[in-house]
Amino acid sequence: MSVCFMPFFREVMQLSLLKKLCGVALSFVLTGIFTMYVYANSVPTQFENPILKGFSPDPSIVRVNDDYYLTNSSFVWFPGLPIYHSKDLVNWELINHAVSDGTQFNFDQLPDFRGIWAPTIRYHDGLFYITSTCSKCGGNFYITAKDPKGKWSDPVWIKDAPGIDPSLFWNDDGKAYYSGNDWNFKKDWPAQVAVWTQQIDLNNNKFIGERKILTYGHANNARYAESPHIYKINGKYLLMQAEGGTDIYHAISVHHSDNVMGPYVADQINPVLTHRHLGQNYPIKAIGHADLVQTQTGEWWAVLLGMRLLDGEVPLARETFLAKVEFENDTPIFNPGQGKVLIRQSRPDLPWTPVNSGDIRDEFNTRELGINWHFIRAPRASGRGRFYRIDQGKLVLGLQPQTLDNHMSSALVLQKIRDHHFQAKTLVTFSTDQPNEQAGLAIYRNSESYFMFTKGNNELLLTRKYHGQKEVVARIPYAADKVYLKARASGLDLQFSYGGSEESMVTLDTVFNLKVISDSKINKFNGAGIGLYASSNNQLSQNTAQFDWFEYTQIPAKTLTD
Ligand code: 6LW
Repeated sequence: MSVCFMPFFREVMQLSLLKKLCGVALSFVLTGIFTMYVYANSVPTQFENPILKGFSPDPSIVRVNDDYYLTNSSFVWFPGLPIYHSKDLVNWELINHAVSDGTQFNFDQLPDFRGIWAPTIRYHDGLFYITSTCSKCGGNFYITAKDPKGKWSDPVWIKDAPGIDPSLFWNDDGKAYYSGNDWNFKKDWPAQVAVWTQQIDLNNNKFIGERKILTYGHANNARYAESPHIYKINGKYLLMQAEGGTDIYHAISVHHSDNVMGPYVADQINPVLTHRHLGQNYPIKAIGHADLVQTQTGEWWAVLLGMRLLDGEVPLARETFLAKVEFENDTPIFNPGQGKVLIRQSRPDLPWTPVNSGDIRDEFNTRELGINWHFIRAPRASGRGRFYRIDQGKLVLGLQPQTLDNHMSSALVLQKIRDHHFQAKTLVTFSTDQPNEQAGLAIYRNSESYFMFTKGNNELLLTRKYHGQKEVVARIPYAADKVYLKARASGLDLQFSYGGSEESMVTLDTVFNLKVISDSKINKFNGAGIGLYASSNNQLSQNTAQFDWFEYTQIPAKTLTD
């Protein structure tokens, strides 16, 4: 190329290089704008309650930097005291259980509503504390852990601490205070319960100084004062507690003091939150048992328990809800302008951090059972090692003599039922010629209320126990060892199906009612699960049942036949 063209050619080259560079820069800018647009449109601005669906009562929460940890009462479920983690107060991941060692507590012989009652989780000086009550299994205790995902300590049983619902508060001077309730005194009105506090030396497990009764509730007929929490906010002490009992009359009241030991004065607007004035049919009832948390952005939120009504029933028991709190002077105002828990509201000003908490399909191809699986009472085998194992991609349950009717560990392993419309199914291989042996699917609230759909000796059995009335409601001849079993709930309507293949499943005509597991005077405190079961019904057996997989899915709120 002649020299005279060189400057022109170089200029053209530089120009095209410049154009390329501009093109690349522009594509980066457009990609960035697109990404921001997608993010802005994919990140929700609102959240839906409950934030923890299904069996999740008596929530307590703590923030450490920008991590949030939440725990619930767990009764005789094992492992117990679930530890959930979140970065945004809406998406929660089950990361551990504080009761994970069968030697920490003994729930044997306890009815299902006993065991681990309301906990409080706190963090102080590098240590996580959970204090709670083991009802009819030792009383009030605390356990600790440096890492909430790690092993929690054995319980330190707190001496001379009557009542339930213990809570811990550390004052600015580092002194720790224990709060709880107490009903052992002569009552001036029915269900009068005292809330008290006292300094505690946790290292030496002893109370220090005076024990002070802080309140009996906000009114001179307040019932069941419980779940007290003390906070220091803007230099003043706030005592928040539940009243009214954990059902339709549940409420939250607050008292104020300039001194941690009181005197505490009831707030003029008590109860600061309740749904009891909304009537029996309001879709969320029993709102109460709250714990406050301030975010790193300065917002205040409360986790609390509530019940979702479904055609007048509460099949999912008490769940964990979230509500915004704003302080007007010293008074916490819950959802200002609304004064009630909302099914949907603007979410906290925190980075949206979704976690995998969706449908469950467990192929049992892990070494140990997944974190979402729970036993009723710590698994104790009859006469030999563990009654369960994962073997070549199957969950193998060794038949135990114990049944769902006993208050003992049985070969039952459950996932929480989290939805009003759900389906669960499994594939089980079980061979027996013994009339006392069975294995299959179970929907379980407690020893008095459950369904089980099991393979037996050449037959399938559908058994329902409702408030203690046990009945075989279907008996189907079935000879093959392998059977697919399914339960499908659409609201309270519950149907069962079975078959030799997923494509050829037969649905039983009878539509059963999930009120069997719904909250009631017999079905109280804990919650319902669905899972896998095997029993030799009060006789020893060497037999086992093999489960290939288990699947739980939320289904659209349509009719059962869809
Ligand atoms: C919990 C207490 C309560 O410790 O029930 O009815 C207990 N109120 O707050 C179990 O949820």
